[in-house]
Amino acid sequence: NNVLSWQRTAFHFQPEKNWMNDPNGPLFYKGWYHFFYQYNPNGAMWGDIVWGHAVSKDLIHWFHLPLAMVADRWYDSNGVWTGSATILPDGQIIMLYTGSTNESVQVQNLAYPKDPSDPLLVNWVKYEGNPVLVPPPGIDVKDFRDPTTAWYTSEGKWRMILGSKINKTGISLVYETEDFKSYKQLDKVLHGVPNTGMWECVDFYPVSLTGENGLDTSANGLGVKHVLKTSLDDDKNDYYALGTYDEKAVTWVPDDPRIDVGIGIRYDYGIFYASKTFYDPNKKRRVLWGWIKESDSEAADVQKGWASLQGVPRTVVFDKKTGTNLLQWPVEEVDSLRLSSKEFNRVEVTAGSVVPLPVSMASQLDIVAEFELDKKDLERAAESNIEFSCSASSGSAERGALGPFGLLILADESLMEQTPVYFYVAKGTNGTLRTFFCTDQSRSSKATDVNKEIFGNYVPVLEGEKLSLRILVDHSIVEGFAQGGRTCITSRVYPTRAIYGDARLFLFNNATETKVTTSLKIWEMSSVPMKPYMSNHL
Ligand code: DQQ
Repeated sequence: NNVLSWQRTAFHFQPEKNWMNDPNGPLFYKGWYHFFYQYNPNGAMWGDIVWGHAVSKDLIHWFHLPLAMVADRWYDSNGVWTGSATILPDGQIIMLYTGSTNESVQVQNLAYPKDPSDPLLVNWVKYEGNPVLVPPPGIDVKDFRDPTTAWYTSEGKWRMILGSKINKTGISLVYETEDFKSYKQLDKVLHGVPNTGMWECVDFYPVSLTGENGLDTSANGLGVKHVLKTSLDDDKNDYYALGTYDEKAVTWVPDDPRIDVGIGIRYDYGIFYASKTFYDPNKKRRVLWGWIKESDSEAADVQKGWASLQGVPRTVVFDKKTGTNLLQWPVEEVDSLRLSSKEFNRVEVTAGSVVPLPVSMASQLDIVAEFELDKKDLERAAESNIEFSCSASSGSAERGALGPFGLLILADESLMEQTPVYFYVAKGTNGTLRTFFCTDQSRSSKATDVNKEIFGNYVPVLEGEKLSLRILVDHSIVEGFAQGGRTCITSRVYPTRAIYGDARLFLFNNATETKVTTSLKIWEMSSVPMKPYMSNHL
């Protein structure tokens, strides 16, 4: 057994070995969730990309299937790259993906299941007329990739976008089709933003302004807003914005141009890239998958024989309370992994103190916590830097009047290693409070070849709301969701001491002028066995 094997997760999606990146073509079919992913069958670094495939009944327990598509044609011999699924009204599955050709030109290809009666969709056929799309004039042959799920227009055609750039402006090209074999490029781009660079893995979907459920990708009309998401190749982060889609004009206009896509809100302020949503008709929800890469060295990846995880799938809905953002939350099936729990009620954590929380398996946890600051402390507290930024700060060691306070995740007994996940409240001259949500990786590991950034951003907190937090801990990944999922932070951490039974959990309050009252519920999480597919599981 590898010395680094403790970094494997207990309940996150990962293949048995080798490199994985983007989620591809997620869909629900005949009772099964399908997950495809960018995969290198030959090693723990990017290259030789093909499509891995797994199926699940609950998005948690996966059966690993044979590769769905390999690089066996001139139009994808340099890589079977990212793509998306569209399910037609009659149940037919259309898979569109980018192929990198034998000459490294990016083209779009069509594939479909060989046997639609097979719920596992084991075998895939590539259309004989591939490629169905080649880079149009004016677009660089290496800037033309990652088709989205298509949506239906009122005129009975399908539309799809894909990412590109012109000079430094990131854009999404729009195509219309009736049969997914021949396409017409529409004159206009759906949207573009100067200085954002190449748009990878664009995603486009409606959210309901009033309902609780997710919407099918083709839903449109009153009570609907559209989310546009892009993965920025230049800074390797996923940005989204809410806006209005005009079918006739073929445009999408952001609600607030100051937080347009690519320059405003991120799905996650830690590590989270090349994400993709799908509509799950089974539970009437929209589910988001995101690739969580390693932040250790390539040498370490090669040594352990694998690289990357997928984040826990998240449901996404419009935040009706703020009206300015989405809410992301681990799919409810995650709750089924909860084992024994411990509750701590109204624990008072005084300024400058650390309180141990006795849990026996602190490397596999689901934590729900609520924090209250004293009203009087808030009023009395000294003014502070309301323009605070997690990433520019010196992390959880930087003391302010009203923060930081939160939890020390994956800490060892001596606190030599610790990953603080915390709030920092800042108070402006007119008494305005602004809350930040951060994760500090600077002391996560004694190892020197790992990322030690401090992550985080502003989190909207409305009048009368307590500060709330959910954290999933799984050996080498920590996923934090603040205020019901308004701001999220995922980090990969590589402790050398705080592993398995030696990992501990603490509450901390490093503010100078406030006491924090905290209530928590903490579950130890069970491990999901890694399974190849066997027919007796059907
Ligand atoms: N990964 C794929 C591309 C995509 C990129 C290649 C994003 O299709 O643009 O592995 O991570």
